[in-house]
Amino acid sequence: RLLCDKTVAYIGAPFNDGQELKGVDEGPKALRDAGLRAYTMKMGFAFEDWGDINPHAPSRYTTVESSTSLKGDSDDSMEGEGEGEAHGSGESAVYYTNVKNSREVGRACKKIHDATQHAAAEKKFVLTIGGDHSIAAGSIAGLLTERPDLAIIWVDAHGDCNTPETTPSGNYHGMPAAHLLGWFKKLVPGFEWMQKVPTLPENRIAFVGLRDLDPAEKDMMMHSGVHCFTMQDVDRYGISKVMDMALSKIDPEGRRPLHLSLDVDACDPAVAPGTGTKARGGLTYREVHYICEAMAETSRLTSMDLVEINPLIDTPSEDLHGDDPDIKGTQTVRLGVELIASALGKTIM
Ligand code: B3U
Ligand code: MN
Ligand code: MN
Repeated sequence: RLLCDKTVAYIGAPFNDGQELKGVDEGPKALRDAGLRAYTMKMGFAFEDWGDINPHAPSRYTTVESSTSLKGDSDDSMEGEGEGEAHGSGESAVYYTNVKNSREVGRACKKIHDATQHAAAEKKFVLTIGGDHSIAAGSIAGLLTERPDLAIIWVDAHGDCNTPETTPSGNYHGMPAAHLLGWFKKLVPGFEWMQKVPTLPENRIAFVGLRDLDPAEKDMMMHSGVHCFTMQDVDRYGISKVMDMALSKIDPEGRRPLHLSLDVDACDPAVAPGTGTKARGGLTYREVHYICEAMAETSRLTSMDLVEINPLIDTPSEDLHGDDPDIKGTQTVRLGVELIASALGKTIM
C-alpha cells in the first residue's frame, strides 16, 4: 500500500530572510519556469500548484486548531520583543533576541507548516521549494503533525544544527534542524507556534554530505542521537552504502514515511554553482542523483524540500547530448528539476 498518492502538491516558499544573500527567493518561480509541471505529468503524476506562501498575507491554509490562541502568526504588534514572558504555554520563559528576522521567518514558517500539513492530510506527495533552508522548520513541522512517524534524510554541506546560543551568524537557515529537534531552550519571536508541534526524535534524522560544521554545532551533533554521514563517509563507503546505513538508522524496519530535505549546497560547487554558501568537496552529480533515486526506491518517500537554489548567481547551463529538452533554465535550476524527477522515481533505464 502506497503511503501517498501520485499527486505532487507544489508549495512555493520564496524566502530570503534566513540568510544574507538575495535571490534564493526566486527558486520557486525558476523551477516552475524550468518546466517542472510538464515534466512530472509526463512521469505520470498529477501536479497541483499550491502557489507561493506570501509571508505578508493571511494564511490561506490556516486550520481551526492551528489558528487558536497562538501568538506570533497574526500581526506585527505582538509582544515578545527582547526578553520577556512567553505566551502559549502559560509558563514564564524568555525569548532569544539574536535570531535575525525571526518574526518574518517564524511567520512564514507557520504558513508553510499549515500548507504542508494540509497537503499531507490529503495524502499528496508534498514538495516544498525554497527559499533558504529556514523553510524546513515549517515544512517538516507540518508534515510531522500529520505523519508523526516521519523519518528524515537531511542532505547538506552544513549541519543546520546551531542553536541561538551557538550560531556564529544569527542566520536561522543554520538552525532549523536544531529547532525541530527541540534543542532551543527559549522561544524565538515569531516561532511561538512551534511549542505545539511534536519534536523530532533525534534517531529519526540522518545527515548526509556534511563538511562545514561550526565547532559547537559539531559537538552537539556528535553527542546527540542524530546520525551523521560526512563527505569522508561518502568517500570511504560510497554513496549507496551510506544511503543504506542512513535509512536503516532512521527506519530500521523499513516502514516509516520518509522526507528528503535537500539543500543544493550539499553538491559540489562545480555541480551546483547557484547557491549562497558554497563548500568545496561536495557530492558529485551522480551521487546526489543516487540519493534521490535511493529515496524513490524505498517507495516510502512522501515529501521533499529543495532549498538554497539561487537563480540570480547561477551559471548558464551547458547543452549536452542526452539532456531532456523539456527542462529549461540555468545549471542549478536544471539540476533541481532533475533531482525532483529522480526522487519521484525517474530511472536511467
Ligand atoms: N553554520 C553556519 C553557516 C551556514 C549554515 N547553513 C548554511 N551556512 N547554508 C551558520 O551560520 O550557522
Ligand atoms: Mn541547509
Ligand atoms: Mn547548506
